[in-house]
Amino acid sequence: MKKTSKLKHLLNSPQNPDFIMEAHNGLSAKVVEEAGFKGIWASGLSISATMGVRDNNEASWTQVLDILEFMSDATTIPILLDGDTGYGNFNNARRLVKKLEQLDIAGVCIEDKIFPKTNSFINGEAQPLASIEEFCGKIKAMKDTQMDEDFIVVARVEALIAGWGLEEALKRAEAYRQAGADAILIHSKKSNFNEIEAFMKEWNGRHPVVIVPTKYYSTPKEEFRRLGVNLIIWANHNLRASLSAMQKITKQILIDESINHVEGSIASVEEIFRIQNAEELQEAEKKYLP
Ligand code: SPV
Ligand code: MG
Repeated sequence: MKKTSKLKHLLNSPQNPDFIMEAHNGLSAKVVEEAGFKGIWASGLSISATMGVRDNNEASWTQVLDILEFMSDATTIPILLDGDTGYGNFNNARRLVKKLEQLDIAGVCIEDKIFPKTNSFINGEAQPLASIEEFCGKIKAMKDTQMDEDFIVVARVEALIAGWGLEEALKRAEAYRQAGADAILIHSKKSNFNEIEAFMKEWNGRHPVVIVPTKYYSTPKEEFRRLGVNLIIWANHNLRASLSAMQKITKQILIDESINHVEGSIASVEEIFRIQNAEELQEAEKKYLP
């Protein structure tokens, strides 16, 4: 099955929501696939952080594409790109779709904010939203551009993040559905599920819904299923896991002036060779080198 069709299937599987997991480079993408996840969230926050910059479009969109190319080559499960605002207006967004299809990326999520964006958890109320008309034109341009009919465009509603309320969120979600989006991502920064629950009840299964429970992580999966959520994104946990691990080990090596105490608790060099598939090259060398 094509990666696009796999993602479409994940979004449209009723009754039981699936999970996709964040990755930010070729290695973390491989880790996500090996663990058994059915899809990858190419997080804007995580990719920018690993580049040492902020989640404010400081990395250019082609620099993001370079990372995505490695992620896509390294895996067989679908990748949903966090495409921020589409990196400009409708024209930039439709060119993005063209390039993503060339890289075998299964879909892209765009959010109804203004380029350059800011992460939703930084002063969300201060963030301007795009006009509904402008954002609908962007969705239409993206859907008109895709060559593969299964390529996915997810429209992310930031109205709750910006404090514009449930009515506005529903109005926007309905407009984006009618503009041709394949799914709605409704985002919330609340530490409980109430806001999303209210949205889901009013939405009433009109179209697939994606959520990102970074802040309301203690909500059990059963709640998401009960309310008809289709896809759940664990958005930044490989980035956070690796940052914690790197900080701890680096500090310990500095203090110890030795690697003696860390050797047993980190991945072996052999494990790195395995995940790189070094063995395949050794076999190929036997076959092709004189
Ligand atoms: C990301 O992972 O970059 C996201 C999700 O967009 S959030 O950080 O929650 O905005
Ligand atoms: Mg993001």
